[in-house]
Amino acid sequence: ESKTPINTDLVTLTRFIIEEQQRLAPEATGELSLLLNALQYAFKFIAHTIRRAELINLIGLYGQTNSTGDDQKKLDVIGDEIFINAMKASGNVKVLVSEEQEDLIIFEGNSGNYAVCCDPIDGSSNLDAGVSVGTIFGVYKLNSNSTGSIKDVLRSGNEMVAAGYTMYGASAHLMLTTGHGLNGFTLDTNLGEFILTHANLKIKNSKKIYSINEGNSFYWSNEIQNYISSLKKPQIDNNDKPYSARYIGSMVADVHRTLLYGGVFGYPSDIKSKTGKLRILYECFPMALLLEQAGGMAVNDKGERILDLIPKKIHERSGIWLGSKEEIEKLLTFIKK
Ligand code: P6P
Repeated sequence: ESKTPINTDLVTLTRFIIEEQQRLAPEATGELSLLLNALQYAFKFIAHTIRRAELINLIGLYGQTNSTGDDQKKLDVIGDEIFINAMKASGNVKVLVSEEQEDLIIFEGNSGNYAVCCDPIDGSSNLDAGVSVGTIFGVYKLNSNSTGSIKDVLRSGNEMVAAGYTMYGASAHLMLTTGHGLNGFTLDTNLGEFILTHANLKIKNSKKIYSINEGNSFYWSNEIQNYISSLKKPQIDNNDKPYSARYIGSMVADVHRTLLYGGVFGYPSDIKSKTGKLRILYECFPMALLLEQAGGMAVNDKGERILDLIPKKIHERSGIWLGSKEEIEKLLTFIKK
């Protein structure tokens, strides 16, 4: 038993990945473990680059727009390059979808068995304001007898073998699932290691916090208007206090708060954005998988499970609601009438 106040038996992400592989898949080839290590390298490099951004004045417009028409900031481009190079160098990735790349990327000449979907720097429009941004990712194992094609990523979210995000805030926080619960890690920049800090994280079953861009309320359906209005009324089971509103405008930051505190986050489709704003493959699916693994829920505008959707295009969008089970069930009573 350690007598010193220092934890000398740290669970690093590297150790966690190896132990999970030995515990859950002793017969595994270790390829997914290698891929997860390539992912963590990319997150460390992006975290380092963002931290230096203000110093070397990387902030500011890069003067081009990306596939979805957003103004690209220099960090978007650098984050994307770091991510693409790390996935290519791993030798385990055959197919890559990036929010910053119009077309699918196929890495020729390697025997990789995985496809990765990612948003390298999500929320970057808030970057100059010092708001936390993040990298969101989801991993599919190639279909059997596939040599790597778009068919490997136009699949239901239920087939993702790993997913998560790294939020770059005061510290870098990596929330990861490989289908056996949700575990959170915090980057120790001195060690250069992600350390396990939120083992087997579960979301509260209910919490009176709602997170949505009220600036869109004029465009919401009547059902959503009625639902959000009901949250603003004094709640009998909350000492007659209404719900609190919390909205950061960076999905990774809003989802991270929702996981840690509970509540409900929504970006519904509306008459302005008929298919919603958030992209299925590298925003909705990874967040939905994390929430379900934490005991929460994630549904679309019709109340269908996000993970059951099957995208037809790699940048396809969907309305999404995610959060505490009882909060989503309350929402469903409004949208499934
Ligand atoms: P709005 C950031 O640009 C983003 O893609 C997500 O990170 C975030 O949840 C959403 O858009 C915010 O959109 O319309 O509320 O500014």
